[in-house]
Amino acid sequence: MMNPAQIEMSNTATMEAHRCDTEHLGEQLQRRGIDLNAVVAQVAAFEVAVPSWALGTGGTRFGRFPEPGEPRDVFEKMDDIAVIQQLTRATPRVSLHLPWDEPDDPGALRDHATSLGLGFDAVNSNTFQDQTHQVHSYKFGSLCHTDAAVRAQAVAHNVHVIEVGRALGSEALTVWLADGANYPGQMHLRKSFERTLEGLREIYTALPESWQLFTEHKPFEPAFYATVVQDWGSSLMLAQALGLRASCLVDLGHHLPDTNIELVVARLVTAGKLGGFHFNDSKYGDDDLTAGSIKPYQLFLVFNELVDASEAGMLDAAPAYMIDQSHNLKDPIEALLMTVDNLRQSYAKALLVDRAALAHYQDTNDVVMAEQVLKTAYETDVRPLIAEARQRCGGALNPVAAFRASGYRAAKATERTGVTYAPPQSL
Ligand SMILES: [Mn+2]
Repeated sequence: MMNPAQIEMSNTATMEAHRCDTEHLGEQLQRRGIDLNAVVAQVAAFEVAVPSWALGTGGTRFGRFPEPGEPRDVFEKMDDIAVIQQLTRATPRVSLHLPWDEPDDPGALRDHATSLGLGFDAVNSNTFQDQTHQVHSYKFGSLCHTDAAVRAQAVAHNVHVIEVGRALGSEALTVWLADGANYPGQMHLRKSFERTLEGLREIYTALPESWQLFTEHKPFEPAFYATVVQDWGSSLMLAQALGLRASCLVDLGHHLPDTNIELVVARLVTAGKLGGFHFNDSKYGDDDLTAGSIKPYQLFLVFNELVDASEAGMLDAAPAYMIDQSHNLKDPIEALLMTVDNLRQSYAKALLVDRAALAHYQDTNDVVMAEQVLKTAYETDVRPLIAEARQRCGGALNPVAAFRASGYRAAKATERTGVTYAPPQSL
């Protein structure tokens, strides 16, 4: 982990400028009837899980360009996540992927995490790749497969993931299915969905009482003609059929360009089935870029729906927030620091929306003023507020600057020698 003195030193360097900026923002907000400290407290309470697969350099089928100092195993990934937590105070949990980051000894991994102040969020199963020890192939699907033996193997893997998750202290399972077809006629569209539901029912039965199960939709890739859980409607059907502890995960990158994702969020809220998020951003497909890097206004509008739903008492439990990104070019730690910052900024801006005014303008069909209410919130520079939230919890005013000044990566480059692990592509 980083030496806390390094964070303090970095904070001291910019403290005076930060104080001025925060004071100025506080005055601005006061004129709008908003108490800065109340928003800081809400932002400070925002947490998001870091995925175990995001700490190594990502790649595409064209290649991978790893940098020195990346983690070699799941224990070293935990160390990196602990640094992100030190700097942001927003990432106390890890979302583990099996088998990519399967620990030989879950108890030892849990102890290591605990020693770093970390816990475990949803565990992720993988039935979209064949593993060496595997008897049956997932080439033509897993839970949707025509062969009952393949389906049984996929169910057994998910049950195993639940067992590992229990040992780690996790309380949710995310099932993302790559099942689908590349050509018309290849797969019976209705029956493949029904078989998938049947398999999910078996997995749901194995779920401990306190656990949640998340289904995740995706319109294409790796299947290019039809995916079994193509859209939020299919995901909702599965979650509704399974029961109370099943809900839908919205991966921001799992939508066709121009899809109105905030509307998807609103519908899932109404259905009482919004389970959580996989945050990332995309220009074209499942690009897995830094959340808020391409379409920051969309990210704000998503959080706007969440804040609206929360204030209306429509969310029984806080949705599970997770990051799902692939860092092909950026230093993964720096990319994740940026991500957490972008998420908190979007959340803070959503908290600044004057909801009474918005409701009034909506009721009176004043299109211009309604949009302006959103724009006023969105265009507020909330960066001092985010920095203040971090600082109050012991984090860094400027996480990326503090991280760079610490020399952490360079130190790891000399320490982490030898074989680099084979990184996965992203979920
Ligand atoms: Mn995902």
